[in-house]
Amino acid sequence: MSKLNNGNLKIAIQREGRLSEPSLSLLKDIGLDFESYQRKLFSRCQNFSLDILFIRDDDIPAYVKNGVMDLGIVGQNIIYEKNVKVEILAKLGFGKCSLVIAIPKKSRVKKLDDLNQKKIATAYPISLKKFLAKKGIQAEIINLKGSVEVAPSLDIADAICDLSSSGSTLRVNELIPLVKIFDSEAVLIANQKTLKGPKRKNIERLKIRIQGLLQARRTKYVMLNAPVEALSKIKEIIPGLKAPTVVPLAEKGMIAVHSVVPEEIFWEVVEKLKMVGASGILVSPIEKIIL
Ligand code: PRT
Ligand code: ZN
Repeated sequence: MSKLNNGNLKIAIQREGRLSEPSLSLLKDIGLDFESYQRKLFSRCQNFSLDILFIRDDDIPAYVKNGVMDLGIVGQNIIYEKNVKVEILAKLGFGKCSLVIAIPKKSRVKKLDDLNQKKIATAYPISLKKFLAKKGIQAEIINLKGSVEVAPSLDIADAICDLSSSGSTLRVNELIPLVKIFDSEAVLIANQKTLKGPKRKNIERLKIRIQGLLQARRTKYVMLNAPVEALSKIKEIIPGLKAPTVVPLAEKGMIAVHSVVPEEIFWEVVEKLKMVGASGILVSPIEKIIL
């Protein structure tokens, strides 16, 4: 650890697993220059006062909470399960999943109350216990470290409580979700004391870069041609950053409109634009948006 006592900001990310690659991409895409072989324990940024530590995701919340690390990237599920107090600075839009209770297809359990006196296998005992207590259900929690999904077929449990994203693990094991406990995604977390100290400035710089990148990832840049009379309708359709850029074209009565469109309503917007006479619609990704 002595190598890390140099006044640099310290961020912990998952060493090897689902969050490793997207966490590394995020740090690279906000312009940080560092080497990232997986076998290294830590890497120093060449162009920012930042050291990156690669560790198991389960250890990240505690490292950040006790100040060994200033920042971390980890799933919300781990923060809930470890029940530690850290500051969440940003949701990062990857590692999305839900913690669910699932039952075998042929189970007699049909509703939450039917779980009374049943056994539920999980690697998330704290989150499950809290949920069951809130709902007033008395079930036995079987604490497993992995392969939770096979517990019902081995007769170890009547139900499972596990993370699910695509749902295919549940399907393959003939399980169906009964109830969702929470949704989760990767978040940037910070030590609460660090946020009040001298490192705050650099944390703010990183946060602004991350927000700029995330906003850009959620948005497309759209350019189109249209008759000038269509402009007021186009303005209603495109919920642009502020106002769209409007440029007259060489062809009389025609304009070009440039704007940004949120990814999730993109197709809907394009369809409506065509209906009001837009043509030659060009769409491109945006690298960063700084407001
Ligand atoms: O070694 P280390 O402790 O660091 O890694 P790990 O094995 O504990 O974690 P890893 O890499 O499996 O997951 C890291 C994080 O990714 C989790 O803490 C979640 O925040 C997030 N995440 C997102 C998921 C999933 N989606 C996910 N589907 N983590 C695990 N799963 C598992 C789930 O447990 C089940 O076994 O994938 C299976 C279900 O996936 P689907 O797609 O079939 O539904
Ligand atoms: Zn883990």
